[in-house]
Amino acid sequence: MFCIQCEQTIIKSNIKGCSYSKGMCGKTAEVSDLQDVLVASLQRVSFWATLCRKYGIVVRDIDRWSAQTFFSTLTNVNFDADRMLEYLEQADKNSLTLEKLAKEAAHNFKDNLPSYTYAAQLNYPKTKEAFLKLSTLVMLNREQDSVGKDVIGLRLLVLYGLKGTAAYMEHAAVLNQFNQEIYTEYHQIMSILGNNPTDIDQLFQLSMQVGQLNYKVMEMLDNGVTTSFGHPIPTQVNTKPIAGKCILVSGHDFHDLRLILEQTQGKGINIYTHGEMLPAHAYPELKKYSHLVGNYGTAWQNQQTEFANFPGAIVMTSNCLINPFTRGYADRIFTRSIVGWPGVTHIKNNDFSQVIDCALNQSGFSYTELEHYITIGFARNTLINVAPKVLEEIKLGNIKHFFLIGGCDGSKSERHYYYEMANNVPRNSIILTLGCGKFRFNMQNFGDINGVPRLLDIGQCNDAYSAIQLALTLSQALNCSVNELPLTLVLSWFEQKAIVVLLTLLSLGIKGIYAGPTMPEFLTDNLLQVLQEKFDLHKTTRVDKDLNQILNS
Ligand code: SF4
Ligand code: SF3
Repeated sequence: MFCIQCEQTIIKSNIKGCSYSKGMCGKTAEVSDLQDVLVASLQRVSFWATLCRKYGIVVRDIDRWSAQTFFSTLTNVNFDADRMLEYLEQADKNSLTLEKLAKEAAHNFKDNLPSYTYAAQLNYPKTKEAFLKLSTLVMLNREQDSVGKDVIGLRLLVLYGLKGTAAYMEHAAVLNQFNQEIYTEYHQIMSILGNNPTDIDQLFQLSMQVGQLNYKVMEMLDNGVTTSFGHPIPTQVNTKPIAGKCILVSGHDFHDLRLILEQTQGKGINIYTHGEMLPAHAYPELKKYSHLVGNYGTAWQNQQTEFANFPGAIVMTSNCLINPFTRGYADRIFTRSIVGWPGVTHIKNNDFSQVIDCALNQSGFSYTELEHYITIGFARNTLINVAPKVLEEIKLGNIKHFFLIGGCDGSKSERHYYYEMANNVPRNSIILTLGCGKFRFNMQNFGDINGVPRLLDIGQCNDAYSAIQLALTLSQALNCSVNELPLTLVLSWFEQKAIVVLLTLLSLGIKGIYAGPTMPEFLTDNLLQVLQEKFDLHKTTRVDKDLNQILNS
């Protein structure tokens, strides 16, 4: 096993990456090895999909399946070896389908076939044992001694970034958003990665290409979410329980939440959001359900305590899932889509009756706690509508600086930095936030500046697009570049969605970003130096030191 894709990867003396019998997240060596083979087999699918496209052949179901399946290998998504074997079987079928179509087309055009990539020419077996054997040929660091750590680090930057993009493509696909050009580019990059590229310049260009591709994906996702659920509007959300039966919905997928809301109507069950599902309360097409009563709990890393204390059913629609067996709620948690844990019930179709029955059989909350409200809903439309007021306050000198403090949360104590940062920025600054990292400070009241709330919650990590749109609007109004705005991005990363959001920001030319709490371990010192020189990327240090540098540079 070798996995180094997330922030909590294991570092032991000189060995970087989870490489023993289990990763820090709970992923077994067996699942990790199967996922490595799955990634290679997806690169094989992409090789044939790319060739098919040369002849105008697009198989949309396989496109959707490809990105969706890649999403299953993201951190904290799928821990189930049997599901990996199902995906591997399907990958083989899909490859053979595309191979047949591509070969027929090439034959008709009297074209020679291109050379096969490394991933396309491997012999994919059928049994688990044989897949595990094959994994040594596709392990991500296997060539480290021959090609060097910088090449491996850049390959991983591209691969993990593309994994984040695939996750957002799937979030968009759930909402019927599909753009053929995006899938074409996805397959091209995946296919190149399947040939083990070694050229540093090409890999660096690819990482920027992934960032730009992701910008288009986030725009598509934004379109899907806003056409399905309307534009978020500032909304007060109760964060305390109400007496009654209950279902908790976590992850990023609003489509599942809507299905649950529809199917529980009139059944006397209160629905709560958890983690990244919090922004749902601000969308007109979701907030209209009166039994969507509030938010329960905080970010993903606290779920074992929060889920254990939640007296109802729980649905995990996407990342981040942690072992549900250690605290005794595995029989009342359900997974959806690409999420999986062995022994946990997986809802395959859109029928949530098992979840509803489970909720009705649980005690529910026996008490109603005194309400505590937080305000959310400052996505693109609202932000752009308040921009004139914000601009007026900037011109009057009442707003001096914007801090975007957001991204992922995690369990390391260094993440207290983000709480401290939010609490130490000057009073004349506005804090924008997004992602699950906001739970470090979003229950606090930061007051307002002449009616403009000092804390503006943009939404999920998926909504980084909204933050970029606000920055572009302000820069146009103030007639300056985004880099000249009094805006500092202080990002926290944990998994691959955050990697690709960072790549998107860099590919848009945004400089001076602070990122932490640590830098990705797969980036070597050389690569970090390049990113620092090219993009003025800073690693977070101490809040007083960083603030001093931000405000006085
Ligand atoms: Fe380790 Fe993170 Fe990979 Fe899990 S996802 S095995 S914690 S690097
Ligand atoms: Fe969080 Fe997993 Fe990244 Fe969507 S839910 S931001 S970590």
